[in-house]
Amino acid sequence: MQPSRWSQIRSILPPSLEEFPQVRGPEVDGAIVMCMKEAAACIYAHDLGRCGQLGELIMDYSWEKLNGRNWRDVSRDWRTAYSYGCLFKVVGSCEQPVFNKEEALRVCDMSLLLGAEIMNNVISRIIQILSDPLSVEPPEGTTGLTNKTQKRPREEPETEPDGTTPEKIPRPLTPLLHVDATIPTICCPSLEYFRQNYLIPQKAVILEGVIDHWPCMKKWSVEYIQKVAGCRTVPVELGSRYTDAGWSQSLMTVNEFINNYILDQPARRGYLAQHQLFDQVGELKEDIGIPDYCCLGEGDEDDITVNAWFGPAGTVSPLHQDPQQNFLAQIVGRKYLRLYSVSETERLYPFDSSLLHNTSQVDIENPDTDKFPDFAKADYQECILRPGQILFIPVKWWHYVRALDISFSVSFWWS
Ligand SMILES: O=C(O)CCC(=O)C(=O)O
Repeated sequence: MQPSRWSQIRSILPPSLEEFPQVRGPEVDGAIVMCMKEAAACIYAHDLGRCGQLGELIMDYSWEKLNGRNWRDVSRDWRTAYSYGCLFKVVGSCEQPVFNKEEALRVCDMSLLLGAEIMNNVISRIIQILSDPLSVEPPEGTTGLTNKTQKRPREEPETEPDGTTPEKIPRPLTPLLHVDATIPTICCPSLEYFRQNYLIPQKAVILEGVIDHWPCMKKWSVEYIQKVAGCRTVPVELGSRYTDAGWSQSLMTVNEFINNYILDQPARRGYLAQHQLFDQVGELKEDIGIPDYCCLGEGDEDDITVNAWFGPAGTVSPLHQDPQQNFLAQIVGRKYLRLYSVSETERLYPFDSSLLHNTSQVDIENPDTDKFPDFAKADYQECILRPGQILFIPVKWWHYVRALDISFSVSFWWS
């Protein structure tokens, strides 16, 4: 017989109250430390209801501390307290007559996103227990959707609640590539060949045949993402591009993101672009590898940042540069990319502000030639990146990206 949810979670907690970590940090108020002690005691007295109430109180109080100042000034003590609040809240919900799994997963995700790691990653282990064996079916109406049979975004614009018609996003055009400027493609080069011909001279290239064996190439589709991650809470970028005034970020579940921004295309754009997704959702991480060529770098595998980029057709990442080498692996859909080498920087008019100094002011597919007269003189290379291809973007090379289809890419930043 399957052990109960509570007994599974109980088995990964310390066996006795004495072994439960003493939570204290100089920054955390005494009253909250007392609440944490009481909540821990409730676990062992099997008063889970009270444990959950205290967890909620600790979460609410720490939330104010996390949001009351600049993120980089938030102390680790408060992030730790927030995670303990999440733990107590989830533990408290375990034996409720109607267990709300989505809510418990949301609380765990909030801990992963905003809190600090506690008790040897106990929150991730609870997520595993909650996710298995009750794997989540995609919500009704979205089943049967695969890579090849994606539901088409609706053709007729509907009306907003106020009666106005939302702006319709034009169907993205597939650009015609300039023959002289296309990025070369090579198949499975040896490490040494890649190093001599592309890494050392810092030249862009598309690699083929190197990720065909990754399970994501066969498995990933909108439906699959819903199945393994639908209930998970993630940060989503809202707005056409991050340089726009109205751009913002919001937390929502992957199902909400898919239903509202991928399957249904509102005038407002959403982009799931984040590095934590693979730490949050183990199933997705297991479906990808690390390109072998990363071993040519100086860092360890742990130093590689793996980012997920999941969004609808038409999603744009404005022209910008990053401080590391990049392998951008295309898993689902196609993307148009334009690259400029570092030597073209002056012609690309980076923003002056320190926050956006790595971003060009030019809307490169519709440049304002009066304002940016030298832009037209900048040399570039371009490509349409297809599923199964990896683009090598040398360090600090400027890159502009526009998705031509619903697209999922994974990038690897390495040094
Ligand atoms: O795919 C995208 O939209 C952006 C990718 C990117 O900027 C990167 O990998 O550094």
